[in-house]
Amino acid sequence: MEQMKAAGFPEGFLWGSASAAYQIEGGWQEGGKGVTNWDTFVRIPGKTFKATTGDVAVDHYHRYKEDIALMAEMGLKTYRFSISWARIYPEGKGKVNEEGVAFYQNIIDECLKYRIEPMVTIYHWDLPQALVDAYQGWESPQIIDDFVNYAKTLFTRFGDKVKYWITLNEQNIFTSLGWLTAQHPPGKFDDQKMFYQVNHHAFMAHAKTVLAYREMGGKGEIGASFAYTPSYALDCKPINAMAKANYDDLKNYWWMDVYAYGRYPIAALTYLRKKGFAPDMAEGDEEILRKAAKEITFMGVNYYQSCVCEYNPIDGVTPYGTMNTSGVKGSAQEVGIQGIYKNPANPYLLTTDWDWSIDPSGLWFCCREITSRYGLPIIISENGLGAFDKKTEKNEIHDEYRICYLKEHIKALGEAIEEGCQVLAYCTWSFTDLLSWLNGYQKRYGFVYVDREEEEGGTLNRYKKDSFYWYQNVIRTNGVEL
Ligand code: BGP
Repeated sequence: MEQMKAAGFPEGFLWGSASAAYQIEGGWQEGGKGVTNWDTFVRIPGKTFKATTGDVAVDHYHRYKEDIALMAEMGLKTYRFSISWARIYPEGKGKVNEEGVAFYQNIIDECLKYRIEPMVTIYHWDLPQALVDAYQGWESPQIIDDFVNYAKTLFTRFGDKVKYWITLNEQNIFTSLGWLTAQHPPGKFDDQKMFYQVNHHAFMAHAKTVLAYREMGGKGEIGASFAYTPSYALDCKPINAMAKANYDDLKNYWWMDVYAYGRYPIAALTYLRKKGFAPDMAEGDEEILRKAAKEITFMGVNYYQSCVCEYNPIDGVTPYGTMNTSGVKGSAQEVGIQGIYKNPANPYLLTTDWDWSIDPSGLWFCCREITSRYGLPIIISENGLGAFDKKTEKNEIHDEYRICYLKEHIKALGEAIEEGCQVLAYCTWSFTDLLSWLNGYQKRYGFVYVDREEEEGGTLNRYKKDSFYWYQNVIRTNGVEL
């Protein structure tokens, strides 16, 4: 393989990989865990690809020692994983489930045994069903105190060992899919007003958690992880340049500005007020958001793809075009907001089988934008390629396309670092293969192949892919050999 020299990654750079509880653990009714919104949602016919669930997932609940040993063999410097709220508080609040605490304590200790820095996501979408039943979960401001209570428990129990905390994973995605496109729980369609309200509650939960962490004496790194899809204007036609500005305000800065500045972007807020969709805020909320913004120490970025912006006529496409969840190339439809912007395909970029554009430069743009706009350090908390992998008879997986994808993205990240962006960590998605929320088990992301299909019953054995050995060498050489 051709060896390329990358720009210099700083000493102590955290080469990592990421996962989420629902997508890997399984053991959905074990260890005293409560039922979550996802446990409920996947049982509704038609909601997931071939009705896949995370009931067993890739059985990390029972195989975490094997998985973390593989991470150690690879040389991983950090492992980002999420904690399932319902393992800690089966009812969302009330009595702590000690078995759940012990499970995550074991994971953390296992990481530390191998000098792998644990990076904890407090919330990666699995919400105790009890809180949905009690007050509709994120729809009620009551969730703010329950979330902070849960987070404080994590700080108390794990704060001496965990130095990297991610409050929320992709708030923009779980709320969009939950309240606009009905693809995630609670499966609401086109409820714009509630969408912005739910987001406001999530911002407040994030902000109060950050403040609680500092009040409790937490000195580690804390921030949120945002699904950042940077944009390019279709061309220099002013109306398309404005479409890009509107897209950025509504789809990116709406979240990142609140995390980093504690305020909503003004043009987007004005537009949403006119539409009647702007969130109601309680007295004092803005001050809390501003205070918390001063306490975060990084912007977490999950980067998969970039997009193109073009003016969208008033009778143009809606946000509700079909998403490709089958891996049949070309089945995704164009989306946009009528009268504002739409996202046509980029003719200069290749796409994955799930129609996601492949654009290493986009990662570079993300870093530049965050550095210029917010002056914050960056954690790339997810980046990776979902693909159909094939295991040979010799149990080998030749995923050179994944190596190529990651190599180009790491090169782009190196360029951003060379230009002065402060990047603390790079986590690939994912370490082992795992459940893709809407795309089943056939969309694989891992360095480690897991023998299972949509149906239960595979051996769940682990096999190292070619990319495993490749990333091992990237880490060993601190990104010098790609
Ligand atoms: C992010 C999520 C992850 C993961 C990833 C890949 O949005 O944070 O949980 O699923 O995307 O997405 P997908 O599984 O849809 O391919």
